[in-house]
Amino acid sequence: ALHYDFAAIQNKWLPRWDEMQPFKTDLEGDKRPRKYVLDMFPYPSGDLHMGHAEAYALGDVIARYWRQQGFNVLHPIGWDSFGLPAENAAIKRGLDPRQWTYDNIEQQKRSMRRYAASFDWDRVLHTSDPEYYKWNQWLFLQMYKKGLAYRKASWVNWDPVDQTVLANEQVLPDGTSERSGAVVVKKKLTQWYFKITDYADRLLDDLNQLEGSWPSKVLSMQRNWIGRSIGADVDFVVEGRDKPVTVFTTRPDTLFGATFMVVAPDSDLAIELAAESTPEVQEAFKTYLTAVQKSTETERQSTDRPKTGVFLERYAINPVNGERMPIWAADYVLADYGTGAVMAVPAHDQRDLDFARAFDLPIRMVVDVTAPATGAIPIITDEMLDDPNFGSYDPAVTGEALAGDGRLMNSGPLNGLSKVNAIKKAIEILQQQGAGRPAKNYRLRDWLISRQRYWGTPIPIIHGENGEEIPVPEDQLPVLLPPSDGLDLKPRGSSPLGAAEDWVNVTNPLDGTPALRDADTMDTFVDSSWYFLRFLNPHDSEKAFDPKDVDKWAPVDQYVGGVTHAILHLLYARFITKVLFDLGLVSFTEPFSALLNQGMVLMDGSAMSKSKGNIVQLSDQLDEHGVDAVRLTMAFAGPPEDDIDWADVSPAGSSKFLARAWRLAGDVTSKPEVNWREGDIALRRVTHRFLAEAPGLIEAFKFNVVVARIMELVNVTRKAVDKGPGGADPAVREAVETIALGLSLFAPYTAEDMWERLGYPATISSYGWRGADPALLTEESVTAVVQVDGKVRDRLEVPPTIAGSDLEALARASAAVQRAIGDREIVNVVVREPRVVSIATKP
Ligand code: ANZ
Repeated sequence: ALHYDFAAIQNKWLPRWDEMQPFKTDLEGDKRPRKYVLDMFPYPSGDLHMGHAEAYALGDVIARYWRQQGFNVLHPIGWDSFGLPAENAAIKRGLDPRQWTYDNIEQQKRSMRRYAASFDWDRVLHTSDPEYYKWNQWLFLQMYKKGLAYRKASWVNWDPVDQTVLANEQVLPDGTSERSGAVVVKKKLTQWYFKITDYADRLLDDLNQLEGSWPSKVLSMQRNWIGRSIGADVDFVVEGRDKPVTVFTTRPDTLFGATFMVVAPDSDLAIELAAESTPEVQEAFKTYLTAVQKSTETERQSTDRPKTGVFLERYAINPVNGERMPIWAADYVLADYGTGAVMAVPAHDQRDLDFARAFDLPIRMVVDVTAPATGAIPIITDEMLDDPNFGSYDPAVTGEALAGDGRLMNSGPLNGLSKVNAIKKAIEILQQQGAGRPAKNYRLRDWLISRQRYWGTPIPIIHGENGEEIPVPEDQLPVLLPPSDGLDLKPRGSSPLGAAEDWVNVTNPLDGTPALRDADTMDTFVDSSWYFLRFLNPHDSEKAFDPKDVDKWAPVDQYVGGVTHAILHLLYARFITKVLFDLGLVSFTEPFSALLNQGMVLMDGSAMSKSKGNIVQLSDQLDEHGVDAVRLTMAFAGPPEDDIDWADVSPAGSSKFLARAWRLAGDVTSKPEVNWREGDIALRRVTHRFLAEAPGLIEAFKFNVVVARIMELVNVTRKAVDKGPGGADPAVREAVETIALGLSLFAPYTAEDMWERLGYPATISSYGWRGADPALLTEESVTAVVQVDGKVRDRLEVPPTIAGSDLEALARASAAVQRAIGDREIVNVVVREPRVVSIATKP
């Protein structure tokens, strides 16, 4: 038998494909229906790894599939090539980040080509090229004009290792930086923001459009991240202060149970309230604030941490009952949520209760949780109250706040109402008094986009002598990133660009006075928030993208990438798309119509990492088993969204299977012109069932099932060659061609080589999928007729192997048959399965 030499096959086809460029997309002339299939673009850190190999194998199945289905497919690739890792690696090795980045890109490009992903290599973009980042600057200026890019001083997340600010999204739940792993601290700095909060409602509501075509997990992560809460703003008059203090609450129904107020110690309000209090309070507050600034947001929100705080010796007046409420500063209230101040209702809110018990503040129940409100189950039932062992449910005694529904008590006009109705009524009362109104709040914060690092897009703003902001005129873009030589890139809290004297010192474009460039660079998530539009015209020097082409091709029909981007990148891309829509530059509001998140590649049950020493090198796998075997293994391992444990799969097995499939091409002795209809019918049936079912399976992302079906077809065909009708039978040719077409989605080298041996010119990727012949699919069912007194009354599709009794039961159950029988009595039933049931009745 011939030897399957995957390396020789790869070496034969790669240069030929390079010459043919089969995946170059003609945006204009090609009139077939369009599909835009996009894989999340890689970050050029080192060579491609196993995770890339999985993502690009799966994305490629989809791109190749649509091409095979007759679509004009756009499947581009680029590099997300700005960012901290390049800079840190460059510092460590004493290189220019530019050089490190572009060297890695070259290496990844070579690996990607060898990996035979079906990319259009004429559309490659790198976000660190001036021809790309010029348009980041242009985008920034459009947003600046609309008031969507602005600068403010605020408490920001500061990474003490990378010495730069981080977006909220870059701080992990344990309070550490997703990049450096350092514990993130708060620092008050003036930074640039994009006003994503203006889009919070649309970002939330439009997720409904994506239901069913995005993973539900991603949808719910985005919903939680945006975190919309509905409630009321309530104004409290504060003694000795002109303006009232407003708090946000989701429970205005509990207003009569509010016994004190708490303000965030790091809010301007707390600082002001303390400053106008006694010297002792000022002292205590200062000490407390210093301590608070050392703790992370997550620590502050943790419920099992002992409550701390300082009484400010100031009082607020409860608008509904005129009671004096002491005002405290405590760190469980966050400065940048709601208004940074809360009305504390200890009986019904756990954090308030913990605080009240720690500092001996009054606790008043205002919801009777033993009285069922309509439709609600009270937390304390009558049975519990009757139980002598039950004891008290008073939060002051138990330490458990009662958050559930019930009927309002101790609340004047609200008494007797359920929670929902009391919320409505309380808002009405507040509105009448002018002391409150309905309000919404979001967990989402504005997107902090400035970074104090070198390797990124310079922010196109100039600061004048009097501190004024002057946007760089658009015709002066790009603001080029100056060379790194001579600059100290080491993180030290301010941008290294500030030291690039020739670059940073400019003249004010308005009046020629001395001015300074903004020395910060943009978060690289800005780069990736619109790159999918740039692929249409990656080298256009006139505009960021061509609305005409974008209208035809975008939104992306299928986006493929890791679930690690479930929040950050996808949220930002959705936001920028909506901004571009509002600017009249695109005609759609969601960038990615469908999303597939592939799982991770693990080793022995855990993620691969240097510290665990369990890294599997992609290049080793490719050398040992071949590109196709690795790609096939990725597709065969299981549903694409599941993780793959490389210890549990068998690229060697995949390679053996590919050899078996490939050898079949050599066993076909008929010519391409042969008439398939003359082939063996049993084999043809198996082939056509596969032809009929594979497309639906691919579209449902059941790649592993398709591979299993190819394996089945290979087995049946092998048997047909060896024991059955033999290699000259036209059905064998038809089956092997079908195997090659199926394999071309997963194992392009092997499929291409089979195609050539079957007598066709390259490339197999330009051949379409074949329709199944319906006549060959009917084996599964036959038509049975049901007669009543000699007249055909119904036809039933039944399996050819159906039992007589089952067929009779189906016939008797038929509505048409029952109508024909009416209330006459059945005297005889003759069943000749699977085709006839004949019923006779008494006239
Ligand atoms: C009174 C109250 C009574 C509350 C009650 C809850 C239960 P979500 O759902 O997350 O939006 N809150 C408001 N601003 C806060 C801040 N800056 N830091 C910490 N907590 C804050 O939560 C809204 C609730 O969280 C608000 O409703 C407020 O407490 C608190 F039985 O007001 B509530």
